Amino acid sequence: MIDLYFWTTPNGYKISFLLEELGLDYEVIAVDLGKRDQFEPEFLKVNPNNKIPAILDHEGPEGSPYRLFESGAIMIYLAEKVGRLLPSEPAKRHEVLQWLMFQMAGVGPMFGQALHFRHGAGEEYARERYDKEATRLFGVMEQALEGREHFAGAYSIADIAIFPWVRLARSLDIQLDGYPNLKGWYERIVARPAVKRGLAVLGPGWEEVPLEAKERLFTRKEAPPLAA
Ligand SMILES: N[C@@H](CCC(=O)N[C@@H](CS)C(=O)NCC(=O)O)C(=O)O
Repeated sequence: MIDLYFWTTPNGYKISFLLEELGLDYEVIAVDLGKRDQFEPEFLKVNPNNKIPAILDHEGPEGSPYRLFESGAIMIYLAEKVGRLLPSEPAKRHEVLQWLMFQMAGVGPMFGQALHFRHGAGEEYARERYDKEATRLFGVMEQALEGREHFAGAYSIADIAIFPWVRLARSLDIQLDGYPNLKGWYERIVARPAVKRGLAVLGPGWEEVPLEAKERLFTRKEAPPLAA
């Protein structure tokens, strides 16, 4: 059994999709970001960086309980645990990791900032900067999918990591119609039963999170100190 510390955000969905794809047993522990649950001492023991997702695998390496945070690390761990969605053959494996890192270092942080400055108290300069970068990344993804079904050979953790961010295109005022390769990829993934189940976790999706909760998240100014 795996405890999944989760909220209905792109980084959270990456792990609910993957757990569903891998058919692993898991229990969801809601960390309501709108209520600032991520700063609760109990959660800081799981992730001192006060962010979801995190996991506790009750049967980790050598059968002992094992905690992990950072969605990319969690994805590699879970894929290796089951031996699926991350090839073992070096050339294929590193290509998957390349696109996973592209999501972790590019798509996630840049789209996150673009959304922040769009929906929070944004300065025009910052808004333009991150909008431009998000649009550029859409172009990179469109090109990468030219003549291919997935980002790195077969369906993998790279596709799962990128998908919930592309799902936010509309919130970024980006029309998928302008990116036919990416749109086809998106439609194939959204139709997967495991993805549908992963999206149903905790009911309403990101778009339906009450506005008040969203505002609290986007306008947060102070943060409590880290747990000792
Ligand atoms: N690099 C981290 C990013 C995680 C992250 O940014 N989580 C957001 C939700 S998508 C969060 O928990 N934010 C709460 C906060 O920063 O207080 C990962 O990939 O796990």
